[in-house]
Amino acid sequence: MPDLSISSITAREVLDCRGLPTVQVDVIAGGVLGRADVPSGRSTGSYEAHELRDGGARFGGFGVRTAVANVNDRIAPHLIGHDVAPQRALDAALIELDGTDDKSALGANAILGVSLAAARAAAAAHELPLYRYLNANAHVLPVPQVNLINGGRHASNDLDFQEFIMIPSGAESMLHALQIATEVNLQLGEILLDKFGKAALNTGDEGGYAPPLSDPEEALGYLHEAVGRAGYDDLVSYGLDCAATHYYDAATETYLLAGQRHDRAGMIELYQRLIARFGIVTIEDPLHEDDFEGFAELTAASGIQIVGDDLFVTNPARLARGIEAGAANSLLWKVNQIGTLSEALDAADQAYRHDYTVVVSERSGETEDAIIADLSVALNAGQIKTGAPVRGERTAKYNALLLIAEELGTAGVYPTRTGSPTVPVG
Ligand code: 2PG
Ligand code: MG
Repeated sequence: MPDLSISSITAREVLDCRGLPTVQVDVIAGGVLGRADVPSGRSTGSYEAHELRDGGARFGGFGVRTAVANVNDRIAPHLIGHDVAPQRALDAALIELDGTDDKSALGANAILGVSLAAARAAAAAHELPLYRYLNANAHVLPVPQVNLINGGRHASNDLDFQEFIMIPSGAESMLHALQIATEVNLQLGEILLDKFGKAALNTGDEGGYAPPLSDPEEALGYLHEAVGRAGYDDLVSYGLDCAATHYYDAATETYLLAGQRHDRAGMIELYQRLIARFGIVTIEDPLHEDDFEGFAELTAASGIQIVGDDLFVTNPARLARGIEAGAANSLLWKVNQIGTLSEALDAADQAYRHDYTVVVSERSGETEDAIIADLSVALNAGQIKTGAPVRGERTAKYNALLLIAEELGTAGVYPTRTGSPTVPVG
């Protein structure tokens, strides 16, 4: 057994892909370093754990000096001398030290940085890749949900749906999946250029195009056309992240979509039409974050994968409520929504036990840290959402997956249409 005792914990501010500060933590245990960066969302759910920001003028209020100080001055003295593993014990100590339900005393960003860096240090002390340290049976590479058109809070256009996704579910390998995604993206660029001119090639927060459109059906049409032109109709299916909380008006209980108001029934009707027309196989957050009943209705009526993001916020208690109600059949899995690795792993276990799929996800505010690549393989989730394969903070994850695929060799499985019960296919 390697020496796992923590000798130092240090945090600092670094910048995320939006140029905003985030927390980076170093944990040294048994003489080896584990380092992790904390990601940050923009279309966040109200029930997420609390991300501590400094406010004031510095960095436009987005500074994380207080969270950094909480790691250096409060968490470090408390944990130095403790073992970095088991992860559950370490995370329990962090949760207890914080003492609040939403991790607002120390900040979920402070806590998560320590939790993830500790996992990395423990894996390094065991001389194992993180995915292997977390799961001796890790072997499934994730099919990417590739977000090629951005809208909602991720783009400065009039599309209300946040993400228009193509899924290379029929690819033969991770690299083949990325080849397909890139060839489709090149075609999409040509189509948008022809149609709208150069300005349509500006991109949103996750690297997908942000064309000047408001009609979601039109956006799906261009994506579909691009797939056809690239010659991949047989290997690709489609998905959406509607992030509907962000265009829901609670006062009138309606959704304001492309200038028109729809009630829940109207939205469900619209989704059913889009599913039938485009062969959509997965929809995330089709309704607002408190509408468990509406999620249940659409899940039963559509028969496709319905994913809860703002609905569940990777929180075992909210997921339990969803399972009880039959709301959604898939968990979007983001570690920073709950704030410790152990709690997020618990949410994934609970999802699997109830036949919910798990989609491991990035945040719109990412760094070069590719930890979710390891975590997606550790969970054998079979699905990942990490943006368009065009910018460093997104390609970092894809490239890490290519390396993992190489490491796994013939033991690795890229799920295909015939091979996986965990991936939705058209
Ligand atoms: C989402 C995410 C990531 P954000 O809604 O699924 O794509 O966006 O990180 O802004 O919440
Ligand atoms: Mg989402």
